[in-house]
Amino acid sequence: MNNREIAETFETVADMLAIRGDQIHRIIAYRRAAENIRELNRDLNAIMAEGNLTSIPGIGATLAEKIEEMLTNNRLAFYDRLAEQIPPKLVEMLKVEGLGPKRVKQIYDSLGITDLDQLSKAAQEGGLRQLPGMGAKSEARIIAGVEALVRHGDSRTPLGVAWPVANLIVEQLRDLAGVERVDVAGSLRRMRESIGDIDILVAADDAEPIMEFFCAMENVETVLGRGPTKSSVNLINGLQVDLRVLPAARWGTSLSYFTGSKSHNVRLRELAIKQGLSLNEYSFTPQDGQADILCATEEAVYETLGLPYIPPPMREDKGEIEAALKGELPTLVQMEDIRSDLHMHSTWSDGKMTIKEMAEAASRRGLSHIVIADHSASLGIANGLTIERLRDQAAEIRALDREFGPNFRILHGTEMEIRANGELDFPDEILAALDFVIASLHVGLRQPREQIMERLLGAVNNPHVDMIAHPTGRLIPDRPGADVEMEVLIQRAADTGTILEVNANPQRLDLQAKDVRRAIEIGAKLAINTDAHHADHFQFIHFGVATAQRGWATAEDVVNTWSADKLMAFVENKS
Ligand code: DGT
Ligand code: CA
Ligand code: CA
Ligand code: ZN
Repeated sequence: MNNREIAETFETVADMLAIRGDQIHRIIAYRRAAENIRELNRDLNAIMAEGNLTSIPGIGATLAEKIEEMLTNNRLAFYDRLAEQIPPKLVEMLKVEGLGPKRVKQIYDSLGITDLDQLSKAAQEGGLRQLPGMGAKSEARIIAGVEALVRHGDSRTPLGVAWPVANLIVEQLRDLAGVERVDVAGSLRRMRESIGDIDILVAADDAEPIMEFFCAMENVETVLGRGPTKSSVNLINGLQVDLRVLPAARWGTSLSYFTGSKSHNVRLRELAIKQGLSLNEYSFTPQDGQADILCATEEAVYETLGLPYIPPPMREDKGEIEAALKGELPTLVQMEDIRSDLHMHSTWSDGKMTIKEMAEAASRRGLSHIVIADHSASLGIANGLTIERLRDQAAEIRALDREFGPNFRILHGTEMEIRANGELDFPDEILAALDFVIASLHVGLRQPREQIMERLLGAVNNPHVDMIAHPTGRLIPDRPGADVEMEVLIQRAADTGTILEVNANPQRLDLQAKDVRRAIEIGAKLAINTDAHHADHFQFIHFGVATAQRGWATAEDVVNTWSADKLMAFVENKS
């Protein structure tokens, strides 16, 4: 176990003791120990080797013994015994606003509830009010508390925040002498929409100067641990970064291990065992005593297992191993496949750049066509276009399109409001004159499911509506989005030939990966768009591509890989 895991264990023990009703000073001792271990700037192993564990503030003989036990056995017998009385999951309940240890104990003792799911279910069914001191009001508070916790209670960081931070570090490390390779690993390499901590791997023979640099970076707040091959820091923005340095000859095994996911790794190890190999972060070890097999590339790792290379966004043990074994892995859509961006704004509504500036930037990025899709009138807050202004805009776009010549096309679209009452902002004859019609929800997102679905399906069923943008309207991490019955929306979109957007803005990522996967299974077409309000936003496209990849999308599933002619033919066919 490492410093963090030991600190976490002590923290959990403190919470479990609190729930059990132990003396407060004992609870505080474990909390303080956890805190001091978090603040350590050295690896506990090294301190133990020197026999100095009790020199750590707050660590006496008893706790030192427990640390030693965890470092050597990877477990704590005291924790295991405690867990028999107090299920560790109960600790999660303490994070619910308004729930203290006494209440959690009472709920567990009298109702046998051990986790948040059961808790919120019991509260919804009115099962908590029977307890002394509880009522309908406290149930409602608990329901709201669990919801808030699920939404943003765990301290995960949105992908869009973690990504630039990690890349800045990667670039700096790349410039250091002796560095052969640098890559992010973990959930960030898999491009999950939220990140627990940033994992970075470096291949180099001499780790020391790299650790030195890493721990002294100017955005480091605390060094959580510094060892010969691994260091962890907390950045001033609260993000934790784990850095591991390893020899290039082991790059493949380590990158594969630390990219995860944990459940994907478990499957890889099972496959290895079937071949008489044990697999860890360093190498394959033949169980018959032969020499270790080192893998310098991930391809070699998968090859050793008899598998084709599995791209990181798919590594979630959601069927990718089975597909790989059968030779049925999809060829995922790639950044290079993307030829267009079908959703962007200009100064005509709430964009920050003119149509010409957006077009120039898009053309420089190598796109072959774009759709200008400014907001429609009822979104007054975004300076939405009236029919009159839409007509004026058409003239400007036609002129600019000629100016840019045949190799770059500017198509005229709209991002039309689906009003709260389900009406569309523009009449059909206006829509018919546009190249590409996007419909989307920005208001009334909290309506009940039936109303939301009526509005969405109304738009999908309109033969002029070509795409639904950011279908749920969620904003990460705070706005959960409308209560969309995704299965029905996807089915109707597939039936009518209405494109569903994967909005690439990292605050949206909407559709999300699981819905992308379902859309592809059902046969709906997808578009990956940036919804750019400034040319700087074009770079968001890779978040959208990654989300599509996490949903197993191929180039053929994504209309942005098509030529403008193919796209126009597709949308004209809609009826
Ligand atoms: P996160 O940080 O919560 O967003 O998720 P990850 O996937 O980045 O997880 P993290 O940072 O705890 O560990 C990075 C990778 O290292 C993880 O994806 C797989 C590997 N790993 C870490 N601990 C274990 C473990 O106990 N077992 C296995 N099989 N793999 C592990
Ligand atoms: Ca991580
Ligand atoms: Ca980590
Ligand atoms: Zn938009």
